Amino acid sequence: MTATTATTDVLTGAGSLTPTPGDRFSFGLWTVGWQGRDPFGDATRPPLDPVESVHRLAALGAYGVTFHDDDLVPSGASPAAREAGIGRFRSALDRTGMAVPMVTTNLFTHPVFKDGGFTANDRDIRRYALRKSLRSLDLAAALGARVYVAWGGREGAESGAAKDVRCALDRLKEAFDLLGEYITGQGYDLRVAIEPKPNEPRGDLLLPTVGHALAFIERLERPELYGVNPEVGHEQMAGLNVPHAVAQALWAGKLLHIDLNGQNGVKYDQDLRFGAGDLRSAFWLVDLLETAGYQGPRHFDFKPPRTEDSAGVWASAAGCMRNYLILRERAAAFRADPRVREALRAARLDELARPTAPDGLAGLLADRTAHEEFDADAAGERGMAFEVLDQLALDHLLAAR
Ligand code: 3MF
Ligand code: MG
Ligand code: MG
Repeated sequence: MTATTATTDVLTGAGSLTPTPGDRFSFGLWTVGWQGRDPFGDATRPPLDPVESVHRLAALGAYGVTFHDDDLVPSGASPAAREAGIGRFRSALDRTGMAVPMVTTNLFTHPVFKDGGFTANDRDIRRYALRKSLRSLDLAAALGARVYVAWGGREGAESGAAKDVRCALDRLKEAFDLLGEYITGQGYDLRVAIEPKPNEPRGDLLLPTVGHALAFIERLERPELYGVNPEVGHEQMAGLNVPHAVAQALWAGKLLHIDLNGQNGVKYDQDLRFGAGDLRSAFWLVDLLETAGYQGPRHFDFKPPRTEDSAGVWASAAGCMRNYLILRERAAAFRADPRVREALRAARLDELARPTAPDGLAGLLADRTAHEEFDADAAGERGMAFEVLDQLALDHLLAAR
């Protein structure tokens, strides 16, 4: 047995840690297909045929594959080449039973998008970006996708006067409203998930966080058609708490899709496999998705490091799913532990779940124990018992219980 085979065996495992289509794991073609080109170095891996990716991912236990228009058919391909590329891909889907839960548009690689797609200062480029996106919506509907993700990779600026942000937001609203009008007019069963990111590749990007995107959606003409696609690493690049961002998206009924990956703090976009990076955050995220009843895909948007050969790519992809399943097991054990239930009561999570003033404003004003007779000093002395609770979580995460 070669060293590579041994490593892959360790990462795939068996039993409850073996992924199945019911786990709803999906991968972008651009993730496993990343050739390792970065700002400082050339590609370290050869191109990967999307058909091979579909077969490999299906064999590893994924249920779906996603793509940018240009991942499937290179930008500028002839109509015949485009049809042929889509046809080969469709047969691979049919042979493997893989789904296409989401489709997206590349508005960031070609030089034409260097100043943005929907918010480029040049109007002809904005019109081209829209037409390119409408074509992806047709493809998404044709392949049965229910979600269309929109990441504004080049919507932003490096310097102050280069972008009038209020005008750019008008143009962004205009673009998203047109997408919504098209989806409705065509009768497509699709919702649009906006993917926030704070920076990279632009110095600063528009809609930098989940919170910005949620606020933006409410200004659109058909807010019900839109939601968010939070990415673990993107929120962490802004120093934010990912489970909190995802919880607010769930609370707003806007979690349409999610990009799972790993990141170590506030630095360049690392796109590590899920579970690498901030492991505690990953634990709480899986706990949240599983307990909140999120039904959408568990989509991995990572980059197998450029140190890896092709065997390393599939080991990295398998590791994403394995880590999700391990964390799902650990989170379930945490929730089922009677000591945890007791600790949750001691920390008064049950009280947080009770409405504060079911007696209404009049009842609150009439309640002397809520102010005149309230002993704030005594209440301030109560311990919250959060450390016991958090240690129980860490024990479960580390499989020490
Ligand atoms: C960049 C990303 C993007 C988006 C993709 C989705 C290339 O950091 O996360 O991946 O996820 O464009 O549509
Ligand atoms: Mg990303
Ligand atoms: Mg992403």
